[in-house]
Amino acid sequence: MKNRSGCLLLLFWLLVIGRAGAIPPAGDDGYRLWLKYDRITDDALRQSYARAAGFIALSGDGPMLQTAAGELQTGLQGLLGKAVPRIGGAGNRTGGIVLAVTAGEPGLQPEGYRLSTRNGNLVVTGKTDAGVLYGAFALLRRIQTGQSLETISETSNPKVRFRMLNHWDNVDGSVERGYAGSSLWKWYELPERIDPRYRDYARANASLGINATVVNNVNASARFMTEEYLRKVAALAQVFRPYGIRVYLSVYFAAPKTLGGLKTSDPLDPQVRQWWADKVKEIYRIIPDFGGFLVKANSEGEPGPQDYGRTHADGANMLAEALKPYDGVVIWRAFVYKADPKGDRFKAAYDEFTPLDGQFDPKVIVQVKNGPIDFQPREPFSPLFGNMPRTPLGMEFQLTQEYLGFATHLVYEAPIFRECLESDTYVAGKGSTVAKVVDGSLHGYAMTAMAGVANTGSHRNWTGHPLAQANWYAFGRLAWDHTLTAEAIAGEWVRMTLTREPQAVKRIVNLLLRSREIYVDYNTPLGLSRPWTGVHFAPEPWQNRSSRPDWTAVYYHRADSVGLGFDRTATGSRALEQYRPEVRRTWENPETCPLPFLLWFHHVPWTKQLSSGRTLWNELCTRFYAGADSVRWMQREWAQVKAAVDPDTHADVAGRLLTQEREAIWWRDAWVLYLQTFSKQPIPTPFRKPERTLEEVKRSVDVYLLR
Ligand code: GCW
Repeated sequence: MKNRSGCLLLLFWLLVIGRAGAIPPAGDDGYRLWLKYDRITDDALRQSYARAAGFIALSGDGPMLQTAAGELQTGLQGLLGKAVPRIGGAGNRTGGIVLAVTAGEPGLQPEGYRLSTRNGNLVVTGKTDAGVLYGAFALLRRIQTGQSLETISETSNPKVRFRMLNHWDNVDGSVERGYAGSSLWKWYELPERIDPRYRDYARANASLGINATVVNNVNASARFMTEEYLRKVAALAQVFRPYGIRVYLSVYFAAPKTLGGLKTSDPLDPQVRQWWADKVKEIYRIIPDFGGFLVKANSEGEPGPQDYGRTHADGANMLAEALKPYDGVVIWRAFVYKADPKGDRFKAAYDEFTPLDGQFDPKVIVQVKNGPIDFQPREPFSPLFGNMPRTPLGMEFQLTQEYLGFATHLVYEAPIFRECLESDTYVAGKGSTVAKVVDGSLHGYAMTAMAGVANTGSHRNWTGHPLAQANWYAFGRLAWDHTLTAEAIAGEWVRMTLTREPQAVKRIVNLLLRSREIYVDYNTPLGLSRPWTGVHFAPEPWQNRSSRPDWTAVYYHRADSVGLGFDRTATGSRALEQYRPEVRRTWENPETCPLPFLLWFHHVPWTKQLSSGRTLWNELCTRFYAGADSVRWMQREWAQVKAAVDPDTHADVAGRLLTQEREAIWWRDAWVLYLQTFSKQPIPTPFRKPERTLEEVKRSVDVYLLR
């Protein structure tokens, strides 16, 4: 008897250990992003693609052309489950893909591409190798998303010239506002060891048409200007080059002093100018296709030309002059604001930059954040757009979720980007959208740029939250073509990354599209602001102490016994005057101001009846509660797609949605309990009052913020 139970126990353990030791079902770690290239399971579809893609013909041996052919081979091998040979010229052969660089091709810009069928082949035409590379990825995208290749006829040109990522990555491997691990760049290993990930980073970007990357933080270290670091950057540039990506560096404006040992960094000082000219020469010796400089100056404590009584234009033009012998550019950020207790941070960039319109060197682009203050969940468009007709203005979006719940909240950002790009500035009459300012069509700029502050890091899946990959993807697609809709982009991304099962695609796209408004509802409804100092994660609307007034919460929301919101009309800070009358009119009347922007521009009494039929207080509570409840809706929707999505990815997102729910309730409770001390009103039915007290929420935030 004893022996028998011993045998059974042994058998049991063998089974358990055997199972544990078994290879788990293949889980997807997200590393491959949207370039998955898993075999197409629909036989008929796969075979139809295979018939059209029997070979890849290319004449020419440029590195980017080779990349294009290589990417097609890799992609097709995966999607079709068979190798596709590469040949020289197509000759009389049919049933293949021809990569053609045709300098005289009409209707194409240098990086544009055309997909067509000719003589029984699929032809990818570009004026340059880069165009063919982007066309090759476009062809793969068609196959990945299940589109027909029969009547293929597509011409696509990028709407913006510099499509760039800005990495806020530091020398020590940390990433400012990065929530996906540490920096991708392993500075201590470079230039000798090349992490294979650098190439995969380049592939992902090239697949979207991103052609520029600023590898270091705008709060820059002068070390990046040393020969030691330039060699490291050069090693990255070498990996990125065959993917059409040029490297840029953020500049520490005081480098002539701190690194060069000069007495000053005054941009009008001849020695300083010489120092930069020599530095630029050295950079181009080491990185021949260097893209240029990105500069944060006289902002948040960074040095700049104003330290010497000079203007932003003086600083930018000095760097432009140093770059004159080369084709590099200067991207000068307009993110500036002073600690003025009486001022309105909203107005700062406009006030400082518009007087300089027309004074910048032609090599300079001024890069403007989408909103006037920062990258909050919802901001009106920056009034700089349209108001500097003689200066190329680039767009700066933020992909990393600094104000959007880091890596535990699902927020699909394409609707944020689109909302800004579609806004009408009215500077040259109706239809003068921000997009037309940025793409240069309104004022005839040739130097056009769109930048995204990257959300990538060392996390295996690149972005921490698996669905945050969609934000990188959406940024790249919109930088190429800002007319694409948030829905179309989401559809592509889901099909390429998560599933092609039609019902699941529909559900996930809907989830993505609704995610931003849900976040706004529990985080900053009706135009509330929250750029207080610190980590930008925990709710702390009560925060009223800081080294400067505009680094407190109360500065922004202005809650008092009368009401809530920042009066920016003629009776307040007059910030609305920075917009054209047509724009001003939509916002300046509190009766007609759209609710999403109400508290951005008005101090509204708690009891004021809004267009929704509710009082301000009741509307606020409704939003906070509905927003937090909607996270549960997101969880249910996500549960519905379980069978159609990779199990590891599904579990990862499901877990994060649980965290998001808890944190959404945290935000709701903090705001509602805090604002209630001013409104002095009960929480309206049917909502139940928070289970904790204001003191308890405050304590939880204090604990969160402990070092
Ligand atoms: O929003 C603020 C961020 C800073 C950032 C700054 C900027 C790089 O909190 O971390 O610094 O914007 O854009 O310069």
